[in-house]
Amino acid sequence: MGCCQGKKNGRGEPVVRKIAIVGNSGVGKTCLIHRYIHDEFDENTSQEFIPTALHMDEKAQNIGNGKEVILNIYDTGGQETFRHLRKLNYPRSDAAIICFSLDSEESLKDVDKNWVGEMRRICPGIPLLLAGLKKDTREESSFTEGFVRESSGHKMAKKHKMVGYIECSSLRDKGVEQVFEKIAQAAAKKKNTKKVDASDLQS
Ligand SMILES: Nc1nc2c(ncn2[C@@H]2O[C@H](COP(=O)(O)OP(=O)(O)O)[C@@H](O)[C@H]2O)c(=O)[nH]1
Ligand SMILES: [Mg+2]
Repeated sequence: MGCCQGKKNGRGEPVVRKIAIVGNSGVGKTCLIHRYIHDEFDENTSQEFIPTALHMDEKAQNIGNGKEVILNIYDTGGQETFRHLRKLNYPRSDAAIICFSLDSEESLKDVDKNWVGEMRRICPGIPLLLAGLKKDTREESSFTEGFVRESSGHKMAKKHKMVGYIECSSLRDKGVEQVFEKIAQAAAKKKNTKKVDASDLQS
């Protein structure tokens, strides 16, 4: 994909932001990125990348007023269970999308228990967006039990002072663009990301 066609900043450089995508394994992160980048639903995401390979996709995102941000999007590459690798890969992120699946209350609990705390420790001060994935599962079910309600997502985002909460479905291509537009806007505003060395992250 072509890089750096976006609107330049005041010094004539394109605005580039590193975005981390985190959340429990299986919530749909790789499919979300694939839908956004390639505009299709990937059936074969279970063939995870090898844990040491850091996978990055890049796309220019319009953020309104004729402005663009080049997003460098980092997938976890199957590292959800490898804490030490995440600590090496995430420190220079400018913003993060914390994902859970709307058909898993457990995955929302883990946002509260694990993911927000980890991202705040590794990347202090960066904007965090909460994304509820697989919206189709709730919309297309005749039951309501076992699914996360929209109000619970909003409550969680508010509790942790995240920049917002957006629900989407990579399968049905609903809401995906909005997730990345929102994170691009938040990341573009954030100028001075505090850089943390991996050596500071021994805990
Ligand atoms: N129904 C539905 N299934 C999805 C959606 N996104 C991902 N999945 C499925 O969820 C599983 C895990 O997806 P994946 O993107 O690999 O999750 P990751 O481990 O968080 O990267 C796969 O079987 C996908 O086909 C979605 O929007 N709707
Ligand atoms: Mg994945």
